[in-house]
Amino acid sequence: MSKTSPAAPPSPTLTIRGAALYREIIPQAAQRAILEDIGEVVRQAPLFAPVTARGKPMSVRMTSAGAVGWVSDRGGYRYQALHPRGTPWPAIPDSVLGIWHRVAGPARMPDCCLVNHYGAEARMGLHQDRDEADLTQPVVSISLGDAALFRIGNPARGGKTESVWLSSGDVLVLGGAARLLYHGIDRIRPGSSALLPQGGRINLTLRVAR
Ligand code: MD6
Ligand code: FE
Repeated sequence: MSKTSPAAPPSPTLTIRGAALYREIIPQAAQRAILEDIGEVVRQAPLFAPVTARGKPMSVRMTSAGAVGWVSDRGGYRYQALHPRGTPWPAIPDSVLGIWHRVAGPARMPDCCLVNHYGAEARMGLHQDRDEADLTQPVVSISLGDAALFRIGNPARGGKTESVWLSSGDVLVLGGAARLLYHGIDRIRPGSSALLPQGGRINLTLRVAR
């Protein structure tokens, strides 16, 4: 193996519908370092409350890092180079890129890190991540803070689903045949982690968007 090829990913703790879950692969100190770096991202690119294309407010607050960020408003949802306030997104922190390199396998570099903040009442409806140009590239999801009930289903709406709790420091990879499965967050378990001083949950998803 040449020096530049990425290390083979470690074995996942479990796979669910082909999605690879690495439980608590991020040690506490590294979680705190990532959280600090995301704090700086949020200072430069404040969390905003997106609305769906139909005008329905989403319960999570969002921002992004990277060359492009994901936005949703009355004009629809899309990746774009500017925060809704008109400023470029901050760079993806190295602490976060390090997780990508550990688990993404022979993938390209991510150009978007979507930051989702969940308060106690927030959830995320079942959706596919399919706005990316190259769907052969995985999406890597990092959970920080309170635990969340993650549901995963099928390549089309409907049918049976399976659920798993995601805890702080867990990393989930949706790649290969699992890349286009519907998934969402049913609920948060408030008070289950002390990582975020105010409580709540942060989910980071790294993508190759363009
Ligand atoms: C969340 N996650 O964990 C929502 N998307 O808050 C996602 O929507 C997601 O976990 C793509 C790949 C992995 C994910
Ligand atoms: Fe998603």
